[in-house]
Amino acid sequence: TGDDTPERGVATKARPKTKKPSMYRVLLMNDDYTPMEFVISILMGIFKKSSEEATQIMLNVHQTGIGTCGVYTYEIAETKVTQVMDAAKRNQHPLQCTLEKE
Ligand code: TYC
Repeated sequence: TGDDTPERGVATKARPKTKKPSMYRVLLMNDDYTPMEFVISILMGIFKKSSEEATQIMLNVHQTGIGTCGVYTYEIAETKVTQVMDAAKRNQHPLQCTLEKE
């Protein structure tokens, strides 16, 4: 209030207006040509999966046609998609990767 008198009587609680960020799934698509080992190396190198986890995710994509490699905030998900697409292109594999809002 400008003077140094303590406020009395009215207790209010601050209500944070922060929102949780939207989360995005990074999806890997199956194809007939990308080597299984390359997909595993992508999952380990870019998505930080263990070799066991990477193998499971790769086999799931191989068998079902599509699978989730991870869920991230937008900027991180977008960066990982770009990293996968760049690595696939560099190695001349047709591997496709996209992002989907949760
Ligand atoms: N289907 C590929 C093969 O048999 C392996 C593969 C798995 C490719 C997952 C892409 O996202 C993928 N060599």
